[in-house]
Amino acid sequence: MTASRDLPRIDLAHPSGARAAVYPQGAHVAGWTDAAGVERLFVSERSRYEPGAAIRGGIPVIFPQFADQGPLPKHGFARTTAWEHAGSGTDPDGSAWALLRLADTDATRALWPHAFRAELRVALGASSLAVALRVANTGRGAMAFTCALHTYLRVDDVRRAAVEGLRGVRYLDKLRGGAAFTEARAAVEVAGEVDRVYVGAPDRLRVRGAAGARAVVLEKEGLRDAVVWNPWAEGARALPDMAGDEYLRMLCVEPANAAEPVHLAPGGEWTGVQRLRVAAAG
Ligand code: TA6
Repeated sequence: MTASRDLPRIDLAHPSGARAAVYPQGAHVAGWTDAAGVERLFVSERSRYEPGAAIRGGIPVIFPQFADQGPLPKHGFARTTAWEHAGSGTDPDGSAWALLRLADTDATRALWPHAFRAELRVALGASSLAVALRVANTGRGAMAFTCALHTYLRVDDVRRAAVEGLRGVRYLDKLRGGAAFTEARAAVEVAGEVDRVYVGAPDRLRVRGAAGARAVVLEKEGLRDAVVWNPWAEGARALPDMAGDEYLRMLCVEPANAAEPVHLAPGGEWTGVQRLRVAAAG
């Protein structure tokens, strides 16, 4: 494990040349370079890498509360808490993996009164990155949580990018008070601020215009929704950890259980998986 600025970091390397960086704080993937040497995730040059602060970019793990949908700090505590590095290795298919764990503590129970165990497994292939979040209810009472893998994809220019696969899907538009609409477009282009929860989104989406003029295919399991977010110029100005026109180089497409919580009985377990794959030109 090496350190970047003030935080320890786990570096994953694949024989193809692909690389990924995972911070135990937040179990946060904050770098994914494919075998061609193209960085696939956006991370702000102004991001803080400090204990207790969320990294601006990469894949923040949102748990146990999505956004401000409850009494916890925004997006919950998982992204700002140090997880344990429980192991690293190589899968039979050659993927390099790392496993991180988080369990309840006095500090988490003060915010959220539940006993739990969470695991995040990251697996890096030549042109793919898989992230699996597993949560177990280790307590005696029922628990409910919302969550997301808040993925910041790096795009060449968000005005020329689009998310494909959402036509006909109902969405809650946070910019219009959470009102529900139905997506009419086959390709959701971004020409201004966007903050939507696509409810029950298909498990396969394609993001056109990703970095290096490629497309990225996103496949998900166990995560019903897909959040699409870009703060645009004004929203980005309000974020101290985002520089000038950086909003043009990012598009968040976030597999989530945001509209409805996951319910776990004592002893119950839930798993949500996101697989990102670099596709042909597009
Ligand atoms: O997932 C979209 C969202 O909830 C937006 O509303 C926006 O606030 C974004 O997350 C980033 O939140 P953050 O707390 O990281 O600034």
